[in-house]
Amino acid sequence: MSAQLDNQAISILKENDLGGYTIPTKGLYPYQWNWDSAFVALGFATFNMDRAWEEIELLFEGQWDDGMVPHIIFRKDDPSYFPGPSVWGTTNPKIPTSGHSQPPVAATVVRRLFEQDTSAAGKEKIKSLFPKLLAWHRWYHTYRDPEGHGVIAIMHPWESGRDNLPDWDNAASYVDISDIGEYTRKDTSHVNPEMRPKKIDYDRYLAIVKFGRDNNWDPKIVAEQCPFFVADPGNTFILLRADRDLLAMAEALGETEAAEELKGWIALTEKGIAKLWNEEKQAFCTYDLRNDVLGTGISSASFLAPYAGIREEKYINPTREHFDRIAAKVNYTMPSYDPDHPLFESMRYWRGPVWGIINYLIATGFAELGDAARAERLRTDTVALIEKSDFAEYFDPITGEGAGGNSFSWTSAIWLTWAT
Ligand code: 9WN
Repeated sequence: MSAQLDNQAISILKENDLGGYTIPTKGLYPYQWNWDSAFVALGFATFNMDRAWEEIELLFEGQWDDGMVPHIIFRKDDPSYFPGPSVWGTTNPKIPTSGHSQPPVAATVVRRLFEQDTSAAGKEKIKSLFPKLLAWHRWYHTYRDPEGHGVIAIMHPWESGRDNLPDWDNAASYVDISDIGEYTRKDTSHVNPEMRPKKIDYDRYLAIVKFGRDNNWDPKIVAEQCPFFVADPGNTFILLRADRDLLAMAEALGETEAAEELKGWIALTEKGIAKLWNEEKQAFCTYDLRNDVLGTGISSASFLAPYAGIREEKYINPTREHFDRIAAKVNYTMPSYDPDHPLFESMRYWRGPVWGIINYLIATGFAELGDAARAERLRTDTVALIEKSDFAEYFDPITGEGAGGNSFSWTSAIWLTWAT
């Protein structure tokens, strides 16, 4: 079974390879996505190291002058996806891109490639990628944490990579949707609409895109005025982890000034996460910085504290308890949203389904904590899901049914790098 699935996963990556960059899946997502490419690089690294580096290098071709690495790189216009480059209206001189970022997993991936590839070429790759990664992290700390709270905000639900998470609902309800005009979605022609965000979500997504476009995607204006600006435990923990990995690379490269800058960000974030801790829920939640509201929902990102290197028992013990409560409730961990919450929906995108890449991140953290049992539960559940339902985009945590797109690149990549 395993060898057969290995071959299938490799074939999917090759089929979705459009020449140096990989699309998430045909039809539904015909462009290069930011965190998808990072995970894909880990998959390629299991059988073609050069191709792994190339995936990351092509992602960074889309980097903006201010350091931002966009969430989509539009190498050629494809009418099967909405919203395409003309809706974003960005002015990046190099390649058309979207106007905001996505979870910064790339530095963590690059560190792994660097450790695997001990050749001289590998050293050259990391030397050229290091300043680009550092610039991106600096952009995140400057513009998505403008007041220096030590937590990272998103300006659009898409920037979290967890688009229709129930935790965005309240903050997004303040976004004025009266001026968005007519538009036609494409996603619901590829996938059952029951598995996708609702129309009200898309109305808000487009209103925020309009705000960005009207303000030339100026990150300073975004930080001051964007109608949606919410601190995300996902991006905060992922960046904290990535800062630590970048620090390890800075030390290996003798980049002392950069190392000091990274240590400053790490110290700030280690303290800042207290702002996301909901004492009553005993969990890490979102924080709506525009309206000053601490969220109450527990999502899969609430379990990323170990991955971020957080070790305080006051945080870790309740995190384990929530894990066990949820694990007892579902057949397959980790649902993207708390199954005890009234807004949980087992098949609707980020409101309940299991995502292999998130399982991989959470399990990495638990394993590093020495918590092999919980890490292994996540891995065996992921294996069972893929064996049952193939390389789907996401899975129902109760039935194990696959959902969204199929022959999906990042599901294949995490199979190769971790699950198999
Ligand atoms: C918007 C590509 C991307 C993932 C995101 C996932 C989904 C896009 C969409 O697909 O988002 O970015 O159109 O639904 O939510 O995490 O990177 O796989």
